[in-house]
Amino acid sequence: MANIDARPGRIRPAPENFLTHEQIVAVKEGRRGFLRTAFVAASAAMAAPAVVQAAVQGDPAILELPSWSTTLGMPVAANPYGLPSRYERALQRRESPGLTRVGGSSVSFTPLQGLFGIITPSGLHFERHHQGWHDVDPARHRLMINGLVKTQAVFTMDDIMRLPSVSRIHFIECGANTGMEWGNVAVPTVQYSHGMLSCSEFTGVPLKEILDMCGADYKKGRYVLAEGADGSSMTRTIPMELIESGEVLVAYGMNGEMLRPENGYPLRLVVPGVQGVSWVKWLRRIEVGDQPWASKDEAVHYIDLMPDGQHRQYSSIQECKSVITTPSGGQLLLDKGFYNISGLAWSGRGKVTRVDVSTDGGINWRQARLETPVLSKASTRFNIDWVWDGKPAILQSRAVDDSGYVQPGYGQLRAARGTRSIYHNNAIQSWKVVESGEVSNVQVL
Ligand SMILES: Nc1nc2c(c(=O)[nH]1)N[C@H]1C(S)=C(S)[C@@H](COP(=O)(O)O)O[C@H]1N2
Ligand SMILES: [Mo]
Repeated sequence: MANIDARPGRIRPAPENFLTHEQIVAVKEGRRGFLRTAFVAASAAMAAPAVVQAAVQGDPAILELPSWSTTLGMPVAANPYGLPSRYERALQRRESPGLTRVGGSSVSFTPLQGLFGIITPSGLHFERHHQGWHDVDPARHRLMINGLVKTQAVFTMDDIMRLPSVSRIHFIECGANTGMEWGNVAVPTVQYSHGMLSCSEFTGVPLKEILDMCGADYKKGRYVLAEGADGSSMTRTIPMELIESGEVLVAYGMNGEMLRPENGYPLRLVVPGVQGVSWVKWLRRIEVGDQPWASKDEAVHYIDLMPDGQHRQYSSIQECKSVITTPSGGQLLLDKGFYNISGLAWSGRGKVTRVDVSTDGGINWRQARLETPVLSKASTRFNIDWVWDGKPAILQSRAVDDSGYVQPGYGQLRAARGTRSIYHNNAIQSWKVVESGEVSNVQVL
């Protein structure tokens, strides 16, 4: 727990974590079903511990009439743009201290431990900027199409938003997600180990439609270059097959509204299944060409150092991966008894077909329930029942996708890829539970 204590307040407390030590003792001494006592205690935790004691004995809280039952509430539009409850303030995207020298070239991580279902709330979508973010004026933003096309063109946002649109749910994962864990355990919580993952509904125009309008030469033009309008000169090569599949979108919408500025407002590329760096934000130019560009972000960065010292280039697809989001590192199990183990699984190749969960470090596995919807190249929620007997346990999940690919363990991954890489770590994650109920990050080979 030492490294967790070094980051005070950086873990979203599970509901039970709102309790004081005395309250935990009171709950444990109540000797009732864990779920019931934890729920009552958590809702009473803002009041005095005495109330908790009483609640444990006979639930008198239900007889109280709090102010919200006896007075007029707030008027409509008191929050013209709705905000989360003040009781949920601890749920925030957070920067990893010391990861980079300046915040303009850094990451903020999604708090996966506190989220439900598959959609990431837009305000908690992770951020990765190479040169900071701007709130770009949509009236001044343009998208240029050039290169191997009959008619070069410049589109305004109005031009793009008049075109027929589609909406699709997809995950985006930075290629460097879990990148700090290559050699050894490095971070305490799932927010920092896996929080460069988000999943949203994106709305926009298939890039294929726009290239068709411009008369792209699909015979010679087997690649496109996507360029962003920020100061990072972010340019990435995308193979034309991906665009011809119709999946790549020039997107302006996210979760039913315009993109947030941090996520590329007013226009970004959506490249389902491919690592985040290719999802170029503040998209301002698409060039059609006949070979990969080998730009700085594909020749120097975003390459994989292999065990033989060679670099692997253009390894863009995010392979099948999963993680248990609760219970997870930094959380505390209050008592033995029933828990719902819950997590996310995803694959850049297609749909997740199966997730198995182990509670004994990979000796025995049970098949988890996949919750609907199960979509291609989208996060999939899984759940499985677990009764904790109070003894040490190691929780793991292992996902399989519809290409038949099975998520590897750390031993397998390191045998193929070594330990000095940054990108594309999709190994099985292990969370260790000890008798006190503390959960921490460990690695199992
Ligand atoms: N123009 C531009 N696009 C960019 C970046 C950037 O710095 N500038 N960062 C990339 C990287 S590395 C990732 S992981 C994703 C992150 O998208 P998000 O900030 O919406 O989560 O955007 C990509 N697109
Ligand atoms: Mo990234």
